[in-house]
Amino acid sequence: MNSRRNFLGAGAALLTAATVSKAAMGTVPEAPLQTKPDTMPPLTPPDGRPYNPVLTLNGWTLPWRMNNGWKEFHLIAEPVRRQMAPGMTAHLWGYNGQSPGPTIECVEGDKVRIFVTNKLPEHTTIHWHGILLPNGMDGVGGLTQPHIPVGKTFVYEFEMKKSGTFMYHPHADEMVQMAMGMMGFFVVHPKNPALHRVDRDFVFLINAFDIEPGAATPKVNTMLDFNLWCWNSRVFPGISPFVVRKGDRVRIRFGNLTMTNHPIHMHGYDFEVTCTDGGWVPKSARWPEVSIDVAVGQMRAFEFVADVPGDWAIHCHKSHHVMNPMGHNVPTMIGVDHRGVAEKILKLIPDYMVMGERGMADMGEMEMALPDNTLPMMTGGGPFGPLEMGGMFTVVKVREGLARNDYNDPGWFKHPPGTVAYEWKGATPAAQGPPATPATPAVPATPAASAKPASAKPAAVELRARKPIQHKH
Ligand SMILES: [Cu+2]
Repeated sequence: MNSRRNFLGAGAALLTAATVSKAAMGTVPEAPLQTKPDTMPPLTPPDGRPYNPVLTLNGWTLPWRMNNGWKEFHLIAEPVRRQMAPGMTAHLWGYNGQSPGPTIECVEGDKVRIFVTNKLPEHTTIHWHGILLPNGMDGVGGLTQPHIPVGKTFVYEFEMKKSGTFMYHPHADEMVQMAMGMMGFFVVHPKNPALHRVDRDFVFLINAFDIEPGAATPKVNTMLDFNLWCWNSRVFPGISPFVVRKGDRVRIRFGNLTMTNHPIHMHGYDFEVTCTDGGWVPKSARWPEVSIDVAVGQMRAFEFVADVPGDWAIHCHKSHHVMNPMGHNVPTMIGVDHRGVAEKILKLIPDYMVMGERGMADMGEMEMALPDNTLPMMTGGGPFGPLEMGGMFTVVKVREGLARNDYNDPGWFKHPPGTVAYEWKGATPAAQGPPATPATPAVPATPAASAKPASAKPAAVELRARKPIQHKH
């Protein structure tokens, strides 16, 4: 008690001494726990100012209690287990049973008091990224406050000066604590609910881990070579779809706490970036996009009107970020005819796999024995076959006639007859090659560069995968 009162007295510049001691002498609010990785329904505010709540992808919103005009939350920093997709569970650090921690939602003008209890094996703090607050509430261990020791609870108090899209994360042993999954979303709704109004408002954080196939704990010293590219500590096919009712105005907000940027690309629509962690973008300054790059430590929100039903892919456009760990060291064998060699190897190693392919698409459907607790590089099935995806990929499912708050997965889209790409069954014309004798050849013609008729069968090429495959990005 004594140490908490001292801390508040030193840090809370805005508060009077009387307020501080009352807060310190009160009881600590409950810290609700969530251990399921499912997407929980939005938390409709039971009290306080009204707002239209967000939906956290594969996550949940932290309930609060009102105490004399203060909205009180309780976060517990602790080790957690997180299923990243069926078949793989990671040992991470997070808040209230999950990585990322629960989303915090409040309203512009709210007075917010957040209790943070440290159940980690080392000290921590929480920085409230993008939120305008008194310096002593900024959560930078050593700079604006003493670190929260193991087993202790600290209190953060501030008034929400503006609405917007923010996040929280430790500012103590950051490299380790963020590599272990400590982070959460923080949404401040406008005081006027009609302002920036949308029908569906989704949030998630982009994070990355380096976990050896078969292991469960991330390698915390990895700088760039991560192998699990996640949205809210989930990878495809473990990421929930964005379920949207036709005609809804939709906002998707995300923040990037990885070590590289992510061009987030959505199919089927163009959209406008309407908010960053710096604030709302004025209408006159918005421009259309179909991909928006989110740099490290940035947040972006885009909006669109969902007027075209379908299953629209949404993913990071870096092709290595839509893959899972297993199989990255498969050598490139495209164009190599090693059928004779493969037969000889099979005599020595009976379960050596030979894949007759002209690319890696077979990886999407192959039945390769995996070590426990990892995921294949390309996986997942759709209504037309394997999706050959992993990592940062999911689907925006736009459907007619959903109920206002219905976020249940409606299944695959049923395409109206005559609206799906189809096979041409007629004659195929011979492909036109380059002129046989170009006027000024830039490079000498090689056999590889010469044109072949499209109808010619490609030479049979075999690709092999050895098992078990050691991870090497
Ligand atoms: Cu990416």
